[in-house]
Amino acid sequence: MAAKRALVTGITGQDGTYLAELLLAKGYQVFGLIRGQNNPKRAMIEQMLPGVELVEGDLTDMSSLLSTLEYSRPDEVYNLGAISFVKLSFSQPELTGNVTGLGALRLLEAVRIIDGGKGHIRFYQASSSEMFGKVRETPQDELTAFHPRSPYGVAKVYAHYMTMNYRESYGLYACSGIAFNHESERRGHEFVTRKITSSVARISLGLQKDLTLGNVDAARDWGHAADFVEAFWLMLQQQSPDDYVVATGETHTVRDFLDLAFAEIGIDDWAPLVKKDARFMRPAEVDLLVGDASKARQVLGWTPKVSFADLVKRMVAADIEIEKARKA
Ligand code: NAP
Ligand code: G4F
Repeated sequence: MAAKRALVTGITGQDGTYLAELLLAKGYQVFGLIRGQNNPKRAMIEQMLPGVELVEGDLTDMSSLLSTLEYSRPDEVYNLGAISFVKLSFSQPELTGNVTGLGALRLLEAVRIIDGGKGHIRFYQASSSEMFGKVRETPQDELTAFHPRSPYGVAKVYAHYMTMNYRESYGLYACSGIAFNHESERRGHEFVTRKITSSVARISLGLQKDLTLGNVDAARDWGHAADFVEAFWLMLQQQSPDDYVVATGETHTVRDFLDLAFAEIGIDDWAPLVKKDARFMRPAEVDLLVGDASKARQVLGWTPKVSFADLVKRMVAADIEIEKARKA
């Protein structure tokens, strides 16, 4: 039997790399959409994922999506590409709407056109727990009402409903994974977890004095990205398409994360080392997220493996190695 073919947008991002590894291990032929002229992450991806074929395109450019689909002829399309940093979405709301919201619509439309009603191409949309925003109930599940609190959250709600609409209107096998926060040793440095673990590593090696943060009382449901991408793949292997919450079911504050991260380097009282700066606060905050992933557990048989404590431990250990190598 011919190998299955998958197209992944957002291949240079955290989830793109873990998903590509998973798909390659399962024998897929993997294509990754890469944007921009001379993308600085191309070399990193070519080295990390030599089995992935990179195809140039952009979620804001419909013709590039059509030609990428024509070229890669995928069985499965995973739309992970987005402006994904919530803080940035406040300063660049139009760009966020275009990439994160309309980008999903363009890709759905391109899939509909190329698929030509055959119902062959399966589609995954990276929806987000940010859509719950000012939460209406706790924990949040697939039926919890949305109340997004950022241009990013609003764009994700649009993309989420478009995915549902293409499923209902055109019979597309299209699923959304409503993923809660997932982190890893590959997380971007702009996100709070990686900002903390790389700073903790640098403080332990005497390379940095302190760390500046915004709201440390926010609570998130944090899991490991390698666990989460397995759920994304499972959604496209079912008899019929549906939407699923992907979460650990535990919530912790940024303070809890700081406790565990600093404990890894033998510091119990981190207060003197953490400064507060309004620059890192948001015009509207999401105070608490915690997901109920019962449906994913029951239907997909999915459960996360990495605990919150292990996640923090792994991220700090990896950053200490990176900083030591840099220092040397
Ligand atoms: P990430 O590391 O920020 O990666 C985002 C990816 O999107 C990058 O590969 C980026 O490419 C690409 N991208 C940006 N603008 C693009 C454009 N105009 N055209 C094509 N690609 C573009 O995000 P992540 O953490 O892997 O998350 C993957 C997806 O899941 C995102 O859609 C995110 O919103 C969603 N999500 C993430 C989480 C989480 O906790 N990680 C939770 C819920 C949902 P460049 O390298 O070229 O910038
Ligand atoms: O790490 P964050 O920037 O992630 P956030 O906003 O929860 O968004 C992430 O998870 C979403 C899923 O719920 C994804 F859809 C999204 O793409 C992204 O991956 O911030 C987490 C919390 C926030 O409450 C923020 O206000 O940490 C707080 N925080 C406090 N100080 C900070 C900082 N966040 C950042 N990035 N930097 C700070 O200095």
